[in-house]
Amino acid sequence: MAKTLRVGLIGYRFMGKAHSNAWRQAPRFFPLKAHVELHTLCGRDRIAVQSVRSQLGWENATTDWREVVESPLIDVVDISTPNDSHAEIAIAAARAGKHILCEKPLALTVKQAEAMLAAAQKSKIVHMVCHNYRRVPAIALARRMIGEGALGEIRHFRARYAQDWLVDPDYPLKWRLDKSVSGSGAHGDINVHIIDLARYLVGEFKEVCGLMHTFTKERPLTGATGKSPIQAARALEIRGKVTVDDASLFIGRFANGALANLEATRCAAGRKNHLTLELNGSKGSLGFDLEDMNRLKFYETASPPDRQGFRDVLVTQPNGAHPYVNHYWRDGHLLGYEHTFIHTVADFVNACVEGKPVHPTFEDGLKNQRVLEAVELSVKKSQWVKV
Ligand code: SOE
Repeated sequence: MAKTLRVGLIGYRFMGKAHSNAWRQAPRFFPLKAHVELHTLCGRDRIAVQSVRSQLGWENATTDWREVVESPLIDVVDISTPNDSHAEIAIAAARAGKHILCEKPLALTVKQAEAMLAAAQKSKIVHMVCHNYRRVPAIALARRMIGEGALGEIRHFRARYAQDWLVDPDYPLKWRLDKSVSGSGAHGDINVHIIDLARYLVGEFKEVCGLMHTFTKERPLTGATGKSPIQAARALEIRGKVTVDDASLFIGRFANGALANLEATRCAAGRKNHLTLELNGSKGSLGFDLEDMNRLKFYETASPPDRQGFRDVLVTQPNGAHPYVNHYWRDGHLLGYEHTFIHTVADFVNACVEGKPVHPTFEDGLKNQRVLEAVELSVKKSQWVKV
């Protein structure tokens, strides 16, 4: 009799929606070692969470996350809440013996991340941080090619994660802009993604030197949407101080000698979810753009001189050549953002059944947090900081 994993998802907004879709779809496309039951959806707003419960596919809804974490009817806790609640929920879930999938960043601080890892290791549960971009087929292919030596010795890792939802000075002070809830701005929200990819593709950081900046120092406390023109005008006048970075950049050295150049901004007008990477090695280079996520650019020095150039690999070959894609369609049929969460959940479910680690684990989350904090310390001291 196949095992059943009964899931409790805490959080029902953007990530809750992406994770719900992944829990529903993973069994439909991947040979999972367990049946997945979307048991309970949890959110603070009773009316809101009840109203999305059936649409997102969950059997039950509640507003009390402790009820989910302590329930004997739950095997897995998926934490898709704002960053300030990750630690409390994860430590309670670990103590209750639940496997945990936690959204990034793992925590607000290294100290919290260390406590989360310790609780997870003590309970011998399976723990994973949802750095979903590792499971873009093109990124997983890049990892495999680098491991096979296709680039030779890596010399440069350059990444930029650029969005533009904060170009508007009237975007309100939502939780991602409140340091007490989010921990930082672009730094912990999207720089953490490219830090994780840097560690996944190149290796551990040795030292960093950073720069962080806030372009819009004050923003309205609430938004103008849904208000009359007069109410909107009044709302926009009541402004509060922005306590997080709009942009965070750093250079660094990896322990293996490669050089790093990372930039994260939420103020790059026209860049919607523009995560780009370029890796340069002694034998070749790789290029990736999340806004064209089914392609991987590859240059190899071994090509004959008359035909050297970046190859444009369409990462959709279902014959096993390319990671994950063989579970879907025929060659050339493209995947999207939501598939990266389906791949994450599929690997997580099988790891839970096998009782094996699945990366990125909470230890990866802690290592990412250590890089985040080293950059923040470097900014504070205006000097290089060892990770
Ligand atoms: C930021 O707006 C954000 O939602 C991140 O929090 C997610 O991790 C990223 O996948 C998309 O952009």
